[in-house]
Amino acid sequence: MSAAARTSEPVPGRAYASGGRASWGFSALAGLASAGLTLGVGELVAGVVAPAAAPLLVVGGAVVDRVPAPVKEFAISTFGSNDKLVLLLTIGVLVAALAVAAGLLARRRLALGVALVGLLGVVGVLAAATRPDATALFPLPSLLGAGAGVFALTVLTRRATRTGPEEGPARRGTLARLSRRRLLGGVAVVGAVTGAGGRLLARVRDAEASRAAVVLPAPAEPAPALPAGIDPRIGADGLTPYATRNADFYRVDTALSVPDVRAEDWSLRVHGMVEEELELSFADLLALPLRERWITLTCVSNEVGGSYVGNARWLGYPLDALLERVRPTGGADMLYATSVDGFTLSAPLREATDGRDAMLAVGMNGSPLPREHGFPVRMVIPGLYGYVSACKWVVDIEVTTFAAKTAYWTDRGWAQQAPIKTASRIDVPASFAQVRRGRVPIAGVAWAQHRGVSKVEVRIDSGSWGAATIVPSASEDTWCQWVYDWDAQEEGSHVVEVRATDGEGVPQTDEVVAPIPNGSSGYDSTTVTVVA
Ligand SMILES: Nc1nc2c(c(=O)[nH]1)N[C@H]1C(S)=C(S)[C@@H](COP(=O)(O)O)O[C@H]1N2
Ligand SMILES: [Mo]
Repeated sequence: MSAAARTSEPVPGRAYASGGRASWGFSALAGLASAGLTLGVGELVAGVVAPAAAPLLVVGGAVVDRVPAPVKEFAISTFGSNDKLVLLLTIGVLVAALAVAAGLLARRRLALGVALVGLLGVVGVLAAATRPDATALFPLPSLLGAGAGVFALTVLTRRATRTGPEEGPARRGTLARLSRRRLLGGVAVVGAVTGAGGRLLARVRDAEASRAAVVLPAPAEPAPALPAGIDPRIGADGLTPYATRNADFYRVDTALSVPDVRAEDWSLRVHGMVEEELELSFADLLALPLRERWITLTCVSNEVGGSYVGNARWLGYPLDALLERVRPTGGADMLYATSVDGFTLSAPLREATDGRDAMLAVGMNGSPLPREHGFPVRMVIPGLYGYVSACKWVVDIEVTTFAAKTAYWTDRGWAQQAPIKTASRIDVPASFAQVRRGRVPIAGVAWAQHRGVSKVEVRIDSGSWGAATIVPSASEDTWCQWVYDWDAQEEGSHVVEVRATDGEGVPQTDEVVAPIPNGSSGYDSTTVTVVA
C-alpha cells in the first residue's frame, strides 16, 4: 500500500493497533457482537418457525438431558426454581467467553475465528435436531444464526484489519463506507433487535397455542334460550345482529400490544379487606360451576350513535360466589382490579354482588376469550361502563374502598361511578341514504343494561314520537333490536331521531353531552332523502 493511499484513509481510531491490526478490545467486541447476532437471528427465526428451537433453549435442553442426576439435584437444591435461569446464564457466559475467543482468533487468522463460530452453530444444530419435540425445521434457527454470526465476524474483522483487500479504493459498498465502530454498533443493535423481536413472536405464539388448547367446560347454568324469532347471528338488511361475533366486537384498551398470557401461567389473587385471601389458577377456575349469560358491554367513550358497544354470550364464575369465599370485611365498597399489563380499574362492590350476573369470564360466544378481549380471564359486570367493570387479563382483585384508591381512568378525570346510560342507535337506513317513497323500515339497537328497555320511539322532522317494535332480547342486561315502519310520503330530506325508555320508565335524555366524564347522551339521528 502506498504512502499516499495511506494518508488518504480516514483517521485511524483507537481500533487500530500498530501494524494495521485491530486492537484486542475491538476484536473481542467484534466476537461478542457476532455471537449476539447469532443468538438474535436464532431467536427471530425460532419465533417464526418454532419458539422451542431457539439456540439457547435447545442447547440448554440438551445439557439438562445429559447432565448426571446428582448434578441436577445439586442445581435444584441450590438454586431452587431459579435453576433454569442459572443454567441459561451459565450457557450465556460460556457463549460470551467463546465469542471473545472467536474474535481474538479472527484477529490472528480469520478462518480460525470463523471456524469457532461455525462450531458453535454445529453444536446448536445438533442439539436442535436431537430435541424430543424436534421437527425438520428445528435446526434452522441455529443454522441461520451461525451464518449471520460468521458473516458479521468476517466483515468486522476485515474492516478492522487494514490489510484486507476490500480496504482499497475500488471497494465502495455501503458496509465499506461505514466506520468500523459504527459497523460494530450496527451488528450489536441488529442482534438485540432480532433477539427481542424473536422473543416477542415466541410469546405471542405461546399464548395463541395455550388458548387453542383450552377446552371450556359446559356451563353449570346455561344462558337462557333466546326468545323465538331472534336469530342471534343475522341482522336483516344492515340491522346490527343481536349477537356480536368475536371478530367484530369493539376493542378498547390501553395495551400497545395485546398482553400474551398463557392460561397455564395465569393466576388471580383476591385480597385486601377480606377475611380470607384467595388465589385461583385457570384450572381451579374451570373446575368451578360456571354460568353463561348474554351481556352487552359498552364503552364510556362511545359517542351518540357510536359503535363501542357489543353483545356476547359470556361464560364465567359469578363474582358474588367468589367474594363469598373471601368474605369482604365491613366498610369495603370497591374492587380494585389490576390487569397483567398494569391497567387498573375500580368497580363498585355493590354492583358486583347485588345478584346481577357479574362474573370472572373465561368464554365469549362459546370460545375461550380472544386474546384481544382478555385471554385467559376478564371481569364482566352488567350495567356498568367497561372502564369500571370489565378488566381484561385480570390478575389481581383487591377488596378496598373508593376513599383509599383511584384507578387508571378515574385518575384521568373520568367518573368514579359509571352506570351505563340509556341509549339508542339508528343503524338503518344509513346516514344520508336515499330511500324510495313509501314504506321505509327504520331499525337499530337500544340499551339500558340491567334496567332493560321498555320502549323505543322514533320521530321524523321533530314530529310526534311513534312507537317502534322491540325484538325481545335475552335479558335486561343486553341491548335489543327495534324496527319502526315509516310511511315516507314527502320527497326530500328528512331527519329521523330515536329515543329509548328504560325498564323503570325513565326516558333517555335529549341533553347532548360528550363522553367525559360519565358517558355521552342525546338522541341519535340520521338524515335521509326520500326520492320518487
Ligand atoms: N386490562 C384492561 N382492561 C380493560 C381496559 C384496558 O384498557 N385494559 N379497558 C376497559 C374499557 S375502557 C372497556 S370499554 C372494555 C372493552 O372491552 P373489549 O375491548 O373486550 O370490548 O375493557 C375494559 N377493560
Ligand atoms: Mo371503555
